[in-house]
Amino acid sequence: YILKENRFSYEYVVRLVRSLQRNKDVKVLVADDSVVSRKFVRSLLEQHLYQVIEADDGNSAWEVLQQQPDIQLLITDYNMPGLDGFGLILKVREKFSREELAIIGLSSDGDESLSARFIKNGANDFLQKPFVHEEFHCRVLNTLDSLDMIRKLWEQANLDYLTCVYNRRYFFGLFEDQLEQIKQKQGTLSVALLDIDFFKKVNDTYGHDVGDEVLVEFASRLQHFFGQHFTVSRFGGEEFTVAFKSLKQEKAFALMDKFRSQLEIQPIATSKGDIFITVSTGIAELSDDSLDAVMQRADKALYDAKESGRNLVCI
Ligand code: GH3
Ligand code: MG
Ligand code: MG
Ligand code: MG
Repeated sequence: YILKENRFSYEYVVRLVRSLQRNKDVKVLVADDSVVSRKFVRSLLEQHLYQVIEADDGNSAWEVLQQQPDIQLLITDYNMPGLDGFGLILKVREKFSREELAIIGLSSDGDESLSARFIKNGANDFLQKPFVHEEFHCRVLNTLDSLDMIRKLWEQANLDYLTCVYNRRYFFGLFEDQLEQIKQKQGTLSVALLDIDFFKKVNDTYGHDVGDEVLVEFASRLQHFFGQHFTVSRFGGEEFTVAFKSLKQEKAFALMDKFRSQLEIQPIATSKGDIFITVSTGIAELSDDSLDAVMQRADKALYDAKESGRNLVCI
């Protein structure tokens, strides 16, 4: 198939082959009221192994997107009954950012201002119908490659490289906008600062690699225990945070103490055998101050936990 497309560079072939491996997991929604046009776009997408979902107007496309938020690309026609292409993408962009969902507009309307209007309304790209097959493939490839790149950059900026939980930057960024809202709405926020006890001894006894294994498993347990409702981050080294939005510190304490007591009795399996670890935790709550102030109080509580013998949670 690739050889049939006769104008290509080596770089394009590499990108295309790489995309063919990924595309089977990429869902594309095609919104068009014309059956012929929809089937045609579907056949082109299927040549490149994408999973295709069809919608015959703007409203049904919107419904599909609600039900399947893992759709990565929306290809939408302009003229459709009910909700047209512009209406659809305006609505879509209120909920899905460019990092989550890419949009390509299509139209057979001769109006030359359409492409700019599509892009200004939130589309990533636009194609005039009828189009050449190769152009369609190139545009889709460019759009999805950009989406991949944005996601990779986002992950590199916000996730911890070793443990894959959120990093410190994400943790502080999370509440930059939300802190004022939480205060205005008289909401609450509690933060736990965890520090593994005598972690240096793990490194000294078993080696740094095993220390890393322990950190990975510890983070995974934290994520498993808290991650569904709360935000787990690696603060640095062997220190982690859990942000409990809308939770008073007494509630956070109860959850954290349960985690602490489970950790104590469930050894961590490593390449050098099972290792028992414990953790000390300080918890603090937002009052009329800053996240830095909350962290200082959590740090003070953590210090108390260490001073009082470790393997403790303190407020
Ligand atoms: P305490 O109970 O007082 O917290 O004692 P501790 O030994 O845990 O505390 P300390 O701060 O003295 O040591 C932390 C150690 O964590 C030292 C450092 O080498 C290790 N560490 C930090 N980051 C990493 C990492 O990414 N991997 C590994 N393997 N070790 C790390
Ligand atoms: Mg139409
Ligand atoms: Mg420490
Ligand atoms: Mg420590």
